[in-house]
Amino acid sequence: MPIVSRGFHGRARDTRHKLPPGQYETTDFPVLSAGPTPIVDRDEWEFTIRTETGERASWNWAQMTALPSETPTVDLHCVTKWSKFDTEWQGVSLDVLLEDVETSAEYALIQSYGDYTSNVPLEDLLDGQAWIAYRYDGEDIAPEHGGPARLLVPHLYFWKSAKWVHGIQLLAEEELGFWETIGYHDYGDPWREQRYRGD
Ligand SMILES: Nc1nc2c(c(=O)[nH]1)N[C@H]1C(S)=C(S)[C@@H](COP(=O)(O)O)O[C@H]1N2
Ligand SMILES: [Mo]
Repeated sequence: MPIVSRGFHGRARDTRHKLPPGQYETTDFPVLSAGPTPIVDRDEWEFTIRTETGERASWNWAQMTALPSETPTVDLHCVTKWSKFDTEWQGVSLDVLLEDVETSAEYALIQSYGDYTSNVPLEDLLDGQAWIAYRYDGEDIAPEHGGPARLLVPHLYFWKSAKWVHGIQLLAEEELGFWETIGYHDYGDPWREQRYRGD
């Protein structure tokens, strides 16, 4: 039997299937930063993956932006309850960056310029789920939104998507990031409403 939604009229978009529990839709793009916006020059910018055994792989700006990129259109879900639908990014898939990295680590700690960190299981960075994004809505990412480049891992709450991303430390044992250390959920699945530790 088809589901009839009362109160749904005409051209209004039925977005409820895209809204995780407890969230509301916004069309704004709020800025949420735990500190000042670090100004990172593209000429100085560097992104480094370090493995649990101390191996490193680094890319400068020219190297990163020369890699094959993708243009994901994704929904964002912030733990402060706003969701923004159909945001358009350009960036390099973590599948590409991790392709030649030898590791048996299960955890990743994302590291930003300006000391912010977030933790994500390594498998959540793979299989087309995460990007190092350097363009938003057809333009360079604005500094307040994480430019030159940010992690984009949209299937988790947006705090995981570290702005001003500088590197990823791969780890055999989980290490918690900035918000996770002070009580936010270590995983942060918006569909299971994993906002705080214990949810
Ligand atoms: N480096 C860094 N990354 C960060 C944050 C931050 O404070 N510093 N805030 C996080 C939070 S809580 C959210 S909701 C999003 C907000 O991104 P926006 O400011 O582009 O909306 O960035 C995440 N990444
Ligand atoms: Mo957030």
